[in-house]
Amino acid sequence: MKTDLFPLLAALTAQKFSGGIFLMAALVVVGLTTYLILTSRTREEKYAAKKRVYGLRARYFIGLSVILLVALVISLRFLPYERYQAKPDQTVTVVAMQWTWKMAAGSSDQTPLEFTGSNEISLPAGKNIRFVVASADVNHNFAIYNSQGVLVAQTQAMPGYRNELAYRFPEKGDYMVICLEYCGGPHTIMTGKIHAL
Ligand SMILES: [Cu+2]
Repeated sequence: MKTDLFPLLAALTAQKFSGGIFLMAALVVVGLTTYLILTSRTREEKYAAKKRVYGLRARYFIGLSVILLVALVISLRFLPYERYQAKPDQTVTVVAMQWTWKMAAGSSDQTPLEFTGSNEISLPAGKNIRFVVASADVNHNFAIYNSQGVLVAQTQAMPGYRNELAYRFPEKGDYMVICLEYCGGPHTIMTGKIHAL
């Protein structure tokens, strides 16, 4: 993402940003409706206010649709598909198992159980990394968090499947791998580390 273009947007997580927009839109609706009803006293006025609310609602709907359409077009370029289609600079095999991670550079023909790897790995920053994620036992979830504790990428780790996850570490630093699928008692100790160099 071009963070220099939208410094304020970059500082917010997507969840906080969409939550803020939802809150503002909801306040506009509640405020307008309350204003119209409070300023009408007689039955006729209330009826007229109701009609005006319906009229405003239609305009609000059209306005919101236009805003969402523009936002959709602008935000399309931030979607990860283009990055996913780009040829990966490096492939990393990831196997989840109760209750640790096995990670190693390169693709592997071994079964998830045979595969050997470490729960700590160093990867280049600014390169297209393709994680190939599998599980040696039950369902897990391979989730990568940055040093600020923000979830930056995740995919399910399932027995019998190889899920691919494309990610480019935007900056150097330590990233945390956490399992996001409850997989038994010591699930919370199932962590790993990625050093982006
Ligand atoms: Cu797990």
